[in-house]
Amino acid sequence: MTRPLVIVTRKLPDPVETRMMELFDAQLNADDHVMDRAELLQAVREADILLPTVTDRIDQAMINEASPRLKMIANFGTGVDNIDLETARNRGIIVTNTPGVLTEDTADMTMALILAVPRRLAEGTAFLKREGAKWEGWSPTWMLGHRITGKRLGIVGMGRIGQAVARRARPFGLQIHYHNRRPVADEIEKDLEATYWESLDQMLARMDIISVNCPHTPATYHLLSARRLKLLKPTAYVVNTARGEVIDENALARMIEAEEIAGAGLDVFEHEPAVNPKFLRSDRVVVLPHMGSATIEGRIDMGEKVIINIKTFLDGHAPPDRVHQAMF
Ligand code: 8YV
Repeated sequence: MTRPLVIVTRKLPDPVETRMMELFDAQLNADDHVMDRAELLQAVREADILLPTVTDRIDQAMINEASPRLKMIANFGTGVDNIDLETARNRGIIVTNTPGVLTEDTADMTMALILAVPRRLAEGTAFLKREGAKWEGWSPTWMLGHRITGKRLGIVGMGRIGQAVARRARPFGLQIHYHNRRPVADEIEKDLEATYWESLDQMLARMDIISVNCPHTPATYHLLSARRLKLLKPTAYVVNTARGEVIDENALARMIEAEEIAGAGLDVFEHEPAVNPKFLRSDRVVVLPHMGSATIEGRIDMGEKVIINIKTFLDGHAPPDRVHQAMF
């Protein structure tokens, strides 16, 4: 039997690529360039299985160009907002993702941003590293930030990552509040001493810190709209390790510039890899280039999950992480 052609759009960690080459006819991307549309189109016309990442837009027009050979899109990543799921389903193409294995890493990064913004970590580091900076020594009134203990953390999206953030935030003395489509199970709520807010608007108006941990879907696009951002206290700040599209980024940037909000910790942006210059200019914003799951362990685990999904599918079984449960 000929081995299935698996086209991998980006360079993956070596152990993952080695295993893929053992199992499949894997077409790898050795120099890790971002594939342009023409290259992606060629991939969907040739591959049995496409293995994309967040940087590849697999939209309706692209899926409609796929050859009938394309049976599976095995996404390297949990968020599947880069893929037109509806069109894939209509064409009978299975889509899988990699949930679970990047929960702890992403929650760690979220916690790091929660701590970094009020304690002015970016500003302090920038000060010492600035060419010709002269530190005159310690001062009781210099570089003062704000205390974290006792503050209210409002988590938008209480799935795996939201809960992992809450578990980390409790020992720092943060009070946990959350908004979700539905409340989480009673035992989880009790364990986290978490307060559910059915109304996102009401929660936003009362929080000190907002952490965005929901996926980007048509329903969550600009969930934090200009109107909702205005509900925040001027002393509040926003952390986002989910997707830039969940926040109206222009509105947030304007509020940062006008000092209508205390700051932001952003790992993701609405138009990646572009970063709004207002964020770069502000010393009250900590910015990271989409690094939430960027640990070698995490990326190998993600690769392992992708391999299990593909292998299970090729063996004629339902892949564990299929996005449309009903499809198999
Ligand atoms: C990944 C992510 O790095 O899994 C996700 O949804 O946002 C990131 O952690 C990226 O998506 C890889 O495709």
